[in-house]
Amino acid sequence: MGSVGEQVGSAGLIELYRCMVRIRSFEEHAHKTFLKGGMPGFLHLYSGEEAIAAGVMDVLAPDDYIVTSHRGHGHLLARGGDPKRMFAELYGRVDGYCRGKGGSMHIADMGHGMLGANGIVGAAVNIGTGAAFACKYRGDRRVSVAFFGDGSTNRGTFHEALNLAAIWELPAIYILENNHYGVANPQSDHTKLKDLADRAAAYGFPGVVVDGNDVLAVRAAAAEAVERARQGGGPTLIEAKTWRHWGHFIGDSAKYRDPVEHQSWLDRDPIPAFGKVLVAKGVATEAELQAIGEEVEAEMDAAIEYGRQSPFPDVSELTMDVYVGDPQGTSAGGRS
Ligand SMILES: Cc1ncc(C[n+]2csc(CCOP(=O)(O)OP(=O)(O)O)c2C)c(N)n1
Ligand SMILES: [Mg+2]
Repeated sequence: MGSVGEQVGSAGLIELYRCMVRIRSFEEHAHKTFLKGGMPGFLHLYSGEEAIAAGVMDVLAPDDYIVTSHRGHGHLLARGGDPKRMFAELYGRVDGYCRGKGGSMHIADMGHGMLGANGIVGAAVNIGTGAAFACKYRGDRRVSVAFFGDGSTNRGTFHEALNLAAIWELPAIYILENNHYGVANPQSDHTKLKDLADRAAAYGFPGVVVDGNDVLAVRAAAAEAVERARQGGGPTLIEAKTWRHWGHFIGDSAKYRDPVEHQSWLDRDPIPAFGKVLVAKGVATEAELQAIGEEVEAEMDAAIEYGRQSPFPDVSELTMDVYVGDPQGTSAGGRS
């Protein structure tokens, strides 16, 4: 575990813990509801990977950009997204981030510089690189962070984007969430590399391996990469090694995983591990951590109920936000 409190005060450490607990609770609420048949669509849960979103988001400035993947709930929550609007989106309701028409894999929140989740595997790499180009072109000292999985690094577009980011020295940070599987394919079936961070060497910028279940280690690696990018030092690839607690999507029983390996990762669950550190260092008591859990549970109970009670969009909205290009919003179905 990275050294406690080196750069983060007690309040900040507790917020990191709370952030992870909020993500876990959001995902478990979605999971339970989905399994009961109460939620439409397709959900990819982030449970087990919370330390990555929490650690990275903690070092970003409010006007930096993030782009995420099909497994993006945790990133938006850690970035300050509203769980009520997220649940409304998951339910396909009008109070959702996309007025119910995007669902889990298409939530965007421009107010938090969140340029979107994406069902196209690895698309965040390219969109994030484009945003990093915009930051550099405008000279506004913002950075752009892309989140994606291990499987995504086998797409040709990944290599094109990283090469451009290198050559143009863009303020891009690539967060590779290595949960060791792309759907049911283990890493050893989809690449010969042990450390996917090694891919950065091919483009001439740093590739860093970090324990993705250690929120402080992730935070420290991200802080260094963000600082380098802001100072004009170009991109970094951070490979955060982690594990998803559930299958690829809800309904995938993940029988393809070795149960012993699975258990060994569950034993390294990032939330209780960090809780133990906070207690051992006297930053929080067991009772205080439990109270955080209860507060968050109540928050997510209310948020999911808000989503459930939100109305469906009216049929007249069918083509709203589908077409762009008319700044007055007067063309059929358009809205600027
Ligand atoms: C371009 C593209 N190819 C294939 C798919 C189907 N698909 C959805 S998720 C996924 C695996 C992604 O694995 P990884 O990048 O490791 O992310 P993880 O789900 O493990 O977080 C695939 C192949 C897709 N959505 N888009
Ligand atoms: Mg993966």
